Amino acid sequence: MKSCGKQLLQSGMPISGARTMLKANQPDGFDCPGCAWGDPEHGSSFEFCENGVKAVAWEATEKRATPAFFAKRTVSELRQLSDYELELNGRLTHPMRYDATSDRYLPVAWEVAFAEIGSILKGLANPDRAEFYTSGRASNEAAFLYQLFVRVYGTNNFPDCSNMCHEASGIAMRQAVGVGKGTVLLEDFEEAEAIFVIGQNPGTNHPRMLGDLRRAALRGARIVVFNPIRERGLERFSDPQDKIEMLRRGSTDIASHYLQPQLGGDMAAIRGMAKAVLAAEEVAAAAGLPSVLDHSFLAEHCAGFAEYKASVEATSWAEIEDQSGLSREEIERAADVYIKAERVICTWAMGVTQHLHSVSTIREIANFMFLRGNIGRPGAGLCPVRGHSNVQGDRTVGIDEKPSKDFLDALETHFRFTVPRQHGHNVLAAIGAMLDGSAAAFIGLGGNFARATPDSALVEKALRRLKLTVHIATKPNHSHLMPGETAFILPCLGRTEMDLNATGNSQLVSVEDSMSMVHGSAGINRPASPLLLSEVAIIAGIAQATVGSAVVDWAELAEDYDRIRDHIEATIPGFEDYNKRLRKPRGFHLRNAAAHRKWQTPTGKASFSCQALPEQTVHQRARKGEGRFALQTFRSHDQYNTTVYGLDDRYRGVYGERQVIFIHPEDLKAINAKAGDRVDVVGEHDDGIERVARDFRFVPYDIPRGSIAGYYPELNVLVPLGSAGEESDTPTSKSIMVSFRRRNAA
Ligand SMILES: Nc1nc2c(c(=O)[nH]1)N[C@H]1C(S)=C(S)[C@@H](COP(=O)(O)OP(=O)(O)OC[C@H]3O[C@@H](n4cnc5c(=O)[nH]c(N)nc54)[C@H](O)[C@@H]3O)O[C@H]1N2
Ligand SMILES: Nc1nc2c(c(=O)[nH]1)N[C@H]1C(S)=C(S)[C@@H](COP(=O)(O)OP(=O)(O)OC[C@H]3O[C@@H](n4cnc5c(=O)[nH]c(N)nc54)[C@H](O)[C@@H]3O)O[C@H]1N2
Ligand SMILES: [Mo]
Repeated sequence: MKSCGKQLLQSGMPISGARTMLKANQPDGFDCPGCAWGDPEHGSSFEFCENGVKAVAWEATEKRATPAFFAKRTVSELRQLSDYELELNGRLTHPMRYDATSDRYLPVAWEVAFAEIGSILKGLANPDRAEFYTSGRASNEAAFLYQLFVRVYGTNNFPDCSNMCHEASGIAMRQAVGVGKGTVLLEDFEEAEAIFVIGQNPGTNHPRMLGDLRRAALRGARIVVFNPIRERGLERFSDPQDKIEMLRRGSTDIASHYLQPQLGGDMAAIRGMAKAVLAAEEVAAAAGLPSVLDHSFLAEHCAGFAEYKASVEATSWAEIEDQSGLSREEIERAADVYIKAERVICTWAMGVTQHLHSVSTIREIANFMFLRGNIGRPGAGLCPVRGHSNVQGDRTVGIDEKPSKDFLDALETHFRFTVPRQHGHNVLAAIGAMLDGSAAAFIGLGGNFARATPDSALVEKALRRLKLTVHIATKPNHSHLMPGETAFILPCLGRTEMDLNATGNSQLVSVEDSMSMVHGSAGINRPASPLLLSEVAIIAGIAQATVGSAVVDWAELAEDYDRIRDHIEATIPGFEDYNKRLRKPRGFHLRNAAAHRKWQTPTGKASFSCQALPEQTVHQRARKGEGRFALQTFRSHDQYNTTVYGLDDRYRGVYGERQVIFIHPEDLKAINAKAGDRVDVVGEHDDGIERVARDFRFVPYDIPRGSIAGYYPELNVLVPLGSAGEESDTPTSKSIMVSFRRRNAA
């Protein structure tokens, strides 16, 4: 509790916020908007973390971005502020409409906003000319209502933050095991003998996961990390809830093995481990020792093992070492941990998914885990660690530009309307349509589209050319300052706030975490302004004004979210008794077939893939040109995506600034530069477009030579729209080819 108090003070949270924090991730409280990590069995021993505190404090701030704030400055003037400065102004309080004459946002009545939005949407030549974006904070109820409205309107255009996030995980997992979600539960972390953490920085982005890793390390589980950067949280960790550890300023070693591959080198590294496992199997067989492979799993459950084995044998160690940047010995040592452990979990996040070859890399992770049957039994499995707190739930309830036939059929039968069958736009397709003029309207359910997307300068311009832009948001951000011809900012309740219906009853929403647990969330704070509406109510208002109530009585659903949940239950498998089970302390688990070794794949089996390694990764290409580097863009300890809380990145020793480039000291020497030198970072994507991020400072760091790193979203101007993951279409924001231009040429 003491550390909690200290953190609250550090976060500058008003005292009322302390009560807010105590209710995070409680059975009768709200779901922490921080991340999608699971909640423990015993809701009473509440779990919080430093960054969860920040996320809650950010929303529960007492600052307000009122109409007076918007009256003081023109939108062009506001555009000069950074996201950090913008969001410092606090919570939005009024619905606002853009006035082009004065270049200002002015207050508007809700009914007027809904009517105008409805009339513009109705007037579009074709519903496919509108793009409906979602950021992963929306509750299941809001997201379900949103997709229902958009489909009644007539399109599947659902660009979603997950297109830039875990898209590759969903695709690869569906191919490999038939379910696009992780197969483990939180409890499995208590039983795993080894945990492989690939391309993820939980110390900053999933701090509660670090607690589980720490407990695993303390009971002797081995933790193998693959990360180009030495992330402090993954090396050692002091638990703020462990009084003795805090008093002694002690810490627990987390990683037993820390491997630093080159950017994009993970598929090669994992293939190397698979090679070592197959070699160990041969040795064991020759010596008459027990098998290393799980032959009965392979025979009973898997398809394609022989082809996979052949492709591993065809991959040389030279190729593996060159592409991964790791030595054969290091890889074999990691493989040895895998071989000796009876139960293994593999987790991963953006360091794996935001590359050109993410889908094949995740297939390779699955291949590797199949070798010893590490899926569908206690203490073992695949665990893509999701980002936004309800990004997984949003997908489950229908935010999907390529919906399945079964889901569309269910909607059609249940609601009796003709659903649009044609696939819609993902994020990159939506941007393409905005740029070529075929899109006319953008509606954003949360998020900061212009800043989170690649080539952000281009996207900003594209937004401003639209007929209509609508942002449903809690705080002002840059996307709001790119108004279309008609533009609205619609302020909504956050998750920490009470959502009362007309009869004064508090409404419950629900979310799904990375472990497919669905649980309830009810805010406890007074709304930031009496004018705020819930996301559900806003969607219902727009829907009513656009498509009327012939198919769905929107107002009736907004009045009682139990009714929305009844519709979810009727159209989506797994939600039986939704309203009842949701009210149990920990909610309920959505059945995951793969976790029960039921494979909903075309072969009916867990499917091996057998592709060759990528011909070249970004670092292999960068190495060929003089002065070229492979850049990854990641998060600091003091930000939530495009929301910057502060300018420090404590674990990496950076204070008071964000325009930095982490680089190996020898690389600095090689380009004749030193720590602190300032440069412009120049994009080297071969499409002839000039991309420059100006005025960055070098920070020498423990990172492989040739690979560099810096913060998102400042570097998004360098992420090319034309570079996207194979199959996933995810912007490759962790493999950008760049060079430097000197600023202080002395
Ligand atoms: N506090 C806080 N919490 C968050 C967020 C936040 O911004 N702030 N964002 C949320 C969201 S939406 C998401 S998606 C998650 C993101 O969670 P993470 O995936 O942890 O996010 P990143 O900061 O992008 O970190 C990527 C990590 O992968 C490593 N990496 C980069 N490239 C490679 C590679 O090629 N190979 C390997 N092995 N490693 C690589 C980087 O060095 C870095 O440690 O966190 C969620 N939680
Ligand atoms: N270069 C680069 N680009 C990236 C990434 C990267 O690693 N590198 N990561 C990608 C990833 S993983 C993701 S998920 C995306 C994130 O992309 P987004 O989800 O679009 O961005 P956020 O920064 O999370 O959105 C922040 C805004 O959401 C609004 N908001 C906050 N809470 C609520 C709420 O409860 N309701 C509503 N309606 N609005 C709310 C606030 O107005 C806030 O300004 O960015 C992607 N872009
Ligand atoms: Mo994300």
